Amino acid sequence: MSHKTIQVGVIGTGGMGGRHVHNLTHEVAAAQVVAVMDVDEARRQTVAQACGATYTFADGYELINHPAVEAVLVAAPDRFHAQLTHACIAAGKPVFCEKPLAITAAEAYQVVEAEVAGGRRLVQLGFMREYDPAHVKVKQMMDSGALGKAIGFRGVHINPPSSEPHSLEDVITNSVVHDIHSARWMMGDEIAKVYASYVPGNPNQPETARLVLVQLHYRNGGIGQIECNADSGYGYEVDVQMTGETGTVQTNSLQSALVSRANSRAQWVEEDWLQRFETAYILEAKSWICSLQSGTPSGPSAWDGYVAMIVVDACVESAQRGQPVTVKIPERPAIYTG
Ligand code: ISE
Repeated sequence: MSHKTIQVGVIGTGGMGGRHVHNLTHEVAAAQVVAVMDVDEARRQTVAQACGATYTFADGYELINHPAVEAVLVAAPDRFHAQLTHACIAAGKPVFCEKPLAITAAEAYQVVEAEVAGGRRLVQLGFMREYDPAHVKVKQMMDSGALGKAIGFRGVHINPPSSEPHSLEDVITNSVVHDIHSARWMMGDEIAKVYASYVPGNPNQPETARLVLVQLHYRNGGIGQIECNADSGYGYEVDVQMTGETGTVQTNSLQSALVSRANSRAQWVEEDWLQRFETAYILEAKSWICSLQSGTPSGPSAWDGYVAMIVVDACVESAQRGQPVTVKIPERPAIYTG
């Protein structure tokens, strides 16, 4: 692809999709949103008007196959991600798909299979923590070797207050999937075994989850832990801590000013991921468009999305059975190496 403006079509213009449209329009000079799809007609018209998109669709597949659309961003509900991404691969168009890639590992594998059959990477996955400056600093510190070999990962993921209990599957597939990706990315190693426990969102509904704890065992002997609160009651926070042989490094999610008054000290906490990861989403969009211009795929891949789903499935099984579960990850196909 040449160094010209990339014409993007966005599928799903709700909270996350709307933010992507905004970022592509106002923060990424080399991108132009030319088409939007949403089942909500009023919303797609409002968003199209705000970003200057010429084409609007009620059907994602029509957007994918429209000749004016060079690249697609999928921010539809999770259950549509795999099929829409698959359709982009079939059309030979680069696609940025929000996480999760699919809602099961088997479904994610079909996307990987299609991409591998085409012989080149077309998919980037929305694991935006890879673009969060605080996470990047932790990763750089570990990669520098200054703290010795990485032996431990700890991730804490606190979600905003929620009016309804979430299902265990949903919390792991939609939320914990980010921490699973961080756990692989930060440690540079694959997860070999998980042991997940949880507190139900409602004591009478064991299929719901409020607090999920996952113990991780890595192939090369490292260990880790993920704590995900599905309904914190107070705000949104994400932090990671890495343990090396000679030191530790961690993010400090709260960057706001410390206010001291009336015998107390307080700090403002972000409301949600759109606030906490504001910069990460912009850098992620810039990097995606830049990779399309240069023709060099970068960022989290469909393979990362697939492996994360293998671990997600293992976590769900472990939490349901109350037993550790072994994770089996196949060999990485050549298009995802290097
Ligand atoms: C949401 O969909 C996201 O992707 C957020 O980053 C995550 O923190 C949240 O738990 C998910 O529901």
